[in-house]
Amino acid sequence: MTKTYQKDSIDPAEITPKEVYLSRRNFIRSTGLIAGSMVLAACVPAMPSDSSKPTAGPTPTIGLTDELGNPVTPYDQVTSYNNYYEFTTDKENVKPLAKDFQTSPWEVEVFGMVNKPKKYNFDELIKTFKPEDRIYRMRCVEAWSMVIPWVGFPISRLLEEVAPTSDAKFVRFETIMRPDEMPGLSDKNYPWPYQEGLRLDEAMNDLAIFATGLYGGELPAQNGGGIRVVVPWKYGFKSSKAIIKIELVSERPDTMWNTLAPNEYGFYANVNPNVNHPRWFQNTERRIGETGRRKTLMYNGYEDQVAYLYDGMDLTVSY
Ligand SMILES: Nc1nc2c(c(=O)[nH]1)N[C@H]1C(S)=C(S)[C@@H](COP(=O)(O)O)O[C@H]1N2
Ligand SMILES: [Mo]
Repeated sequence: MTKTYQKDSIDPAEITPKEVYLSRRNFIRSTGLIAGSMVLAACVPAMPSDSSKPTAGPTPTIGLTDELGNPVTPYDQVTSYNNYYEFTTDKENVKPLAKDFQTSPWEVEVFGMVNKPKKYNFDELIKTFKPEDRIYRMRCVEAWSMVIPWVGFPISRLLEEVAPTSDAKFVRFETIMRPDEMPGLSDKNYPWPYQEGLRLDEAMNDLAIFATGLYGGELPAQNGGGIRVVVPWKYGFKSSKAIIKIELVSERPDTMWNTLAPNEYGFYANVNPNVNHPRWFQNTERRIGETGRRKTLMYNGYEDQVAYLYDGMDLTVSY
């Protein structure tokens, strides 16, 4: 029988190769040791998500899956295989290079076409917007993917508080630049700073979040701490790390990847198995921690929640 990995048909036990399953068990055992006194949760992250003082480090993951039944990617892989060009283009080297990057204190400025511009520090964000647990698939345009248990809050919550004016049509996100701490910034081939953007109605969709943590703990520097964007139905590059500016604008903002190579990186960049990237087929993906490939799902499996945003758009050209 062919396995399709379609909605409701996934039995993690069936699709997880034994070695991976065993190493996951080892992972659980070792984090159980590290976590020490932490509560062992059966199917939810072990930490109350509204805590203002997140504990560092992983929490146990027994049985933790996304809504399609995909097991979460082990903590050590989520935090040691990263795209973060401000540090390096070498995914396995981001973590060591980011180890001294200061994620605290952190401040984010919200400005532009808003009635109530405001600067928030990290603690204010947590207190005001009450992060919750969200397990999302993350699909990189390079055709690999992970399942990550984020802690975060909907972007819409923040936008409602700053009250965009009627002229605001897009949101622009800008990543911090600290050349002393981020060696990749010396590569002048890239049009720094890393910038990304969303249409305002996309940003208002409940799936779009600012992540403030993962695995019930803090957000490691290599994953985008202080805070980052997570837009799970789009390719990973839309999910900007370490953002310090949120600007409401009337015109579509320039984004770093789209500026660099518009034929490779669209503004929308919705996950679409039917439209190939010039260098990567997009109909399948490699799930980190698994062998074999999975079928890539339209809108990364979030079609029911987001397809309305693109009614009437030609998805083969507006990638
Ligand atoms: N500032 C910044 N944000 C970024 C990137 C980057 O290089 N710089 N890489 C993007 C890409 S290509 C991906 S796939 C995801 C990876 O997120 P992760 O390392 O937390 O899995 O971050 C995105 N956000
Ligand atoms: Mo990516």
